[in-house]
Amino acid sequence: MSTLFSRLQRKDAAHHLHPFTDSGDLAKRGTRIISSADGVYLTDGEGRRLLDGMAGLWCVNIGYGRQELADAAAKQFLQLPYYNSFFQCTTQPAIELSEMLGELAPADLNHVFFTGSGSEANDTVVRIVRHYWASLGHENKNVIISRHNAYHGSTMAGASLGGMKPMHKQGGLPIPDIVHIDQPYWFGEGRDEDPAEYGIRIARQLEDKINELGVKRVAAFIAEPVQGAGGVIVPPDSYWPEIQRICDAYDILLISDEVITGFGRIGHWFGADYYGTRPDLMPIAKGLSSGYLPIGGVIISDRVADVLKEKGGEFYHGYTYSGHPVCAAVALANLHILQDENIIEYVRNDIGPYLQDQWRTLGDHPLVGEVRGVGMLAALELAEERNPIKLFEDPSSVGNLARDFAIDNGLVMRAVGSKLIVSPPLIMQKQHVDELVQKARATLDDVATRVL
Ligand code: PXG
Repeated sequence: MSTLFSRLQRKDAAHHLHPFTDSGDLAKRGTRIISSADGVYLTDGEGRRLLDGMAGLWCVNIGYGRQELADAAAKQFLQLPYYNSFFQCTTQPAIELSEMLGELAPADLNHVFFTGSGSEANDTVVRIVRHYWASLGHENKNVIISRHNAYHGSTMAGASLGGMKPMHKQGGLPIPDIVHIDQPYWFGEGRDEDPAEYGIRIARQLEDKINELGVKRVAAFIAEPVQGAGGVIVPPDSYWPEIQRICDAYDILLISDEVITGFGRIGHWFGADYYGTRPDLMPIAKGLSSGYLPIGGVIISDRVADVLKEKGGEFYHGYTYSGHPVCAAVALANLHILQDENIIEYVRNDIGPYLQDQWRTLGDHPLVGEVRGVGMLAALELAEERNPIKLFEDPSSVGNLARDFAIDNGLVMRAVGSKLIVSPPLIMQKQHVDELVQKARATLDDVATRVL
């Protein structure tokens, strides 16, 4: 007799196309159905308990099962489940959330444009940046410089800003006037160089690109403070100060994509706080609601907002769900938990350093070429040989093997090529970190029996 679980798997294979998935392959293997979650643990359709090393998809910052968010949603559903922010209207939760974000964001970032996701936030960024310069009379100042192997979302503009070649191939991307320079990936692309010198050299590609195109054409530079989906790529310390210097010197807008690094992930409210940068725009999503409901936005500086207000006229852009009241109410409840329970400080001073210390103990494993991370983001680079480093010829197959062994060991961990990644809920306690690292080590041992 077929179980509910296997019936659901068959229906999924018949009707549901999944994101970033080879659907033909998945239909043969059967999807993993997650049925419930609590704190830092998931339960799958077969009743197995898994430690969630990825906080869902880098988003469940406060962990699963918080009553306060359910209550906030229920209350708002009954009072006003929907109204929009178009046509001179809005709702109380959207107003309060914009005020709170303005207070939490650095310096003069005091304004918010709401979206339904991080991808929509980055589409909004492209629209705002170009509209800003055009409003100042610089119609041709519309090139946005990004980086290879960046991830900024999956919509046409998001994927164009991103630097993922396989994404560009599907759909004729990037759209015009988006160009890419190298990422600051020391282990992968610069490990023969001194890291500090490498960081400066790669940052100066921005300066070279501005000079090549002419500053009259260049509107902005966009980057994730720490690349997430690209493989938890932590730039050398020299990188961000040099980028900031160049943006200042040429007066181009700096966009800090905080979709992953926002809301405590690296021990500050935003990655820009950690690196001391002064962005003009910050796309946000994920941790804004801890993933409980879809909501994103762009936090905007006074400098940009003032021009939009004084010179921009009507901005022909917006989404049905911009500032959705239930999503905004849930985001507010989430931000209050992060604030009231001192979760940002806990990541900065306590659990973040603990994760980094414990994670680094994996560096002695014969399969590990590099260990890195910051706050509650961490990665391992798998290598076939360690001294000198020899990488695997087929990185994805060894990465996927590790991901599957991790599940067998009761741990959700993400593989990007042969990089293994964790981005756990920020509320993990030390015993959860110990369990995570022990399960990651067991996984490395399992992989070693196959590939070494
Ligand atoms: N910017 C960054 C930095 C992101 O990481 C987005 C924008 C887009 O957000 P939305 O909400 O539209 O997905 C992201 C999303 C992965 C993975 O496999 C990462 C993301 C999304 C899906 C998968 O690592 N990041």
